[in-house]
Order: sequence, then C-alpha cells, then structure tokens
Amino acid sequence: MAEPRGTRTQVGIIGAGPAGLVLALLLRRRGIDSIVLETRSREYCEQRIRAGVLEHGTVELLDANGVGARMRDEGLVHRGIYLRFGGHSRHIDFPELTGKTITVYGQHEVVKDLIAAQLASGSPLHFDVGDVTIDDVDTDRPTVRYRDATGTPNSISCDVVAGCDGFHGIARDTIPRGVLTAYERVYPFAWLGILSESPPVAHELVYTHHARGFALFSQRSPTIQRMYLQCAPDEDLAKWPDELIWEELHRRLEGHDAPNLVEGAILQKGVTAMRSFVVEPMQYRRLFLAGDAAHIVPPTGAKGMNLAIADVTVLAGALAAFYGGEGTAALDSYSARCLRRVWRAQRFSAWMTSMLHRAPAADAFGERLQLAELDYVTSSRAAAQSLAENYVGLPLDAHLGDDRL
Ligand code: RFL
Ligand code: PHB
Repeated sequence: MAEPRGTRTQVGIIGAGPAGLVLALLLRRRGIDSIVLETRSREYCEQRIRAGVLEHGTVELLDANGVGARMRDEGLVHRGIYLRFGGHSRHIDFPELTGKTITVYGQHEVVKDLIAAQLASGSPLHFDVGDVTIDDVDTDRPTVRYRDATGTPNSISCDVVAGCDGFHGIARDTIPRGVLTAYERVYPFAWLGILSESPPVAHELVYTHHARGFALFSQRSPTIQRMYLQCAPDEDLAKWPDELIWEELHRRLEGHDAPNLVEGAILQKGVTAMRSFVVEPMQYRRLFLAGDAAHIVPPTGAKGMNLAIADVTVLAGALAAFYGGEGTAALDSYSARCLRRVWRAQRFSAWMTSMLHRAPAADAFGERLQLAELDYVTSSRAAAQSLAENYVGLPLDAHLGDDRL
C-alpha cells in the first residue's frame, strides 16, 4: 500500500543494508516506529555478494532478536583461521584462546533474513525509492523526502534520522561543511573476488601471505566457496579468464602442506577496493550515521558488517533511553561510544592488511618483517590471543569498559 504523501515516524532510516535493517529490527522490538527507505530493489539487496564472517556477538544478537534460525541451520561455525606463509599453514584456535567461535554466513543471507522479518512484521520498508534528501537537519524535526517506486513524491517528518546508506550514500554529505573530520587511507592494491561452485579448500578460512601477493580462501557453503586474490586497484577483469584465476590461486597456495584446491565453475567475479575511512563525529544534531556511511575498513579483518551492526546496537539503545524519558544523554554519547570500537577495528584491519599483503614498493626487509610478524603471531600465545580476540569480535560493550587491564 502506498504511503500517504506526508507521513510521520519516530526514526527515518536511510538504507536497507545490515545497519539499516538491524536498526529497524531492534527498534521494532523496543516499540519504536521507523520507516526504512532503500534505493535498490529487494532482489538486488538480497543478491549483493559482500562480507561473510559474523563475529560471535553478531551471531548472538541476531539470534536474540529472532532472526537467527536459518543462520544457525546453514551458517558454518568455525573454530579458527589458518595463516599461511613460507609454504606452511598455522592455525589460530579461537575457542582455546577466547572461548568463542565465528560463523561464516553470507551478508546477503543475513540481509534476506532481516528483510523477511521486517516485511512479516508489517513495518514499512520501501525499495526502489529515488531522489532521497534529508531536509531541516538544523532542527529537531528533520524531514526525509523521496520518490517512491511509482515516482510519487513523499515526505516523512522524523524525530531522528539514521543515515545507514553506505559509503556512497547521501546522509554523510547532508551534514554541513566543516562539521566532520575525515580520516582516510587508500591502499595501493585491491581484491579480485570470486564465487565458485567447488568444495572448501580447508575446513576453515586460509589467509595466505605469498611473494606474488595475498590470497584468501573463504567459504559460503559446503558447495560454494568465496576466494580472493590481491590485485591492482584498477585491475581489468577482462585480463582474468577463469583459468588464470585458478592458476594464480594454486600458485599462492603452493608449499609443503598445500591445501587441496579443487576447481569448479566461477559464478561471479569482481574487484573490491581497499580503504580505511572514518568520519568524526558520527552525529549532527538529529542525524546519526551508522555503518559504512561513517567508516570503511579494508576487508582483511572481516569487520565491515560487524561494525555496522555494532553501531546500530548502540544507537537503538540510545533511542530506547530517549523515548523512555531519559533525555538525550545516550544519544549525545553515541558517536564517542561507537568511535572507540571503530578505531579498534580500524587498527586491527590495517594491521592484518599490512601483515598479509605485498606492498608494491616493498623491499626485502619489509617482507622479512611481515614473515617475522606472522611467525610471532602464530607462535606466541599472547600475540595469537590478541589476534583471536579481535577476530571473534570485542564485546559489544567494549566501548563502555574502563581503561584498566
Ligand atoms: P551497505 O550494506 O552498503 O548498505 C547501505 C544501503 O543503503 C542503500 N542506499 C540508499 N538508500 C536510500 N537512499 C539513498 N540515497 C541510498 N544510498 C545508498 C544502498 O543501496 C544499500 O542497500 O552498508 P551497511 O549497512 O553500513 O553495511 C556495511 C557492510 O555492507 C560493509 O561494511 C561490508 O560488506 C564491507 N565489505 C566487505 N566486508 C567484509 O568483511 N568482507 C568482504 O568481502 C566485503 N566485501 C564490502 C565488500 C563492501 C563493498 N562495498 C560497500 C562497495 C564488497 C563491496 C563491493
Ligand atoms: C568473505 O567470506 O567474503 C570474507 C571472509 C573473511 C574476510 C573477508 C571476506 O576477511
């Protein structure tokens, strides 16, 4: 049913990625109204291949909020990862080091489950919208304007707007110039990713350091695998016929205990740029940025989707306090609370990236340092534990912890 032209809601949510959809879910469960707007179609959102690793806390959150059933059935619980370098694989055992596991379950599957839950609840979620703007951001009643799927103009008067519209969205740019400070690092390499119909290379993910460049062997199901090769940021996919991709994947796995890479049909290929990016603060008056709209991590730490979900968990709690009559204190501290976790994830992601990739300008000394780092992190319990606690995810309330050990 079409929305009336002028509507009101408590929280206007721009974007139906993990951030926007989880926020709508958490608000719904607290009795807070929202309307979600998405420029893409439902099919597009449900098929967009992106991240694949769910932190321990993300799994618990989805479960606790009634959207974990298929993830529990179909997700692959992993007890660690392999770091492969110098022709050998070394295992990092997460339960032994942290008591926790991770779950490999595609982001598009999470998105499917969240969309199904949203639509089943009857809460508004509009796909295929256009010309989205956020007006009156200088007031306590911002208005979101958009055209619906039929081209009809609509407006939504909101108490609060959540900009969950990803890195290329409009919410961040709606904030007046001079308010935000951006911190950015663009890497001189990218990932060529494939989805293939083939068996897993190993029972858990293999992160590979190789003189020819990084490779990652990830999974989606017992029959569908996700693999990545370090490539140039402007890599031309036309130069990568399937045979060449398999040949390169084999080469980067070579060595003593080389896992068994079985080739299969390549269902999809793409190039993912590598960027570290943060804006501070993540709030301007009643407009709150969450997920990729506020920060991007290079994918080496598998943190992007998890961070987006952590942001909106904080935001939902702050909105519950606001509507519960506790004033704006929790909303006012949203940005600072999120940024503490965001910068920890940035640190971890940049560290994993620099340890595992071949820098185009690298010298032999730099490569030796990488190998020493990999050797240290896989042989010192303290170092391995640090990697493991970051990989499985810092507790959702880490930003609340005090600074003492
Ligand atoms: P999303 O998932 O980008 O969702 C934002 C949603 O907003 C919509 N949108 C708008 N809607 C309304 N009005 C507008 N004006 C709008 N503009 C945009 C978009 O269509 C979209 O549906 O952001 P969110 O929710 O913050 O979630 C973040 C995660 O998606 C992201 O961090 C990760 O997927 C990052 N990422 C990866 N992470 C990994 O850990 N491993 C990966 O392999 C991996 N691959 C990727 C990725 C991100 C990519 N992007 C953003 C380019 C591959 C790609 C291509
Ligand atoms: C993925 O499965 O897409 C994936 C896994 C781990 C990463 C990045 C991507 O670090």
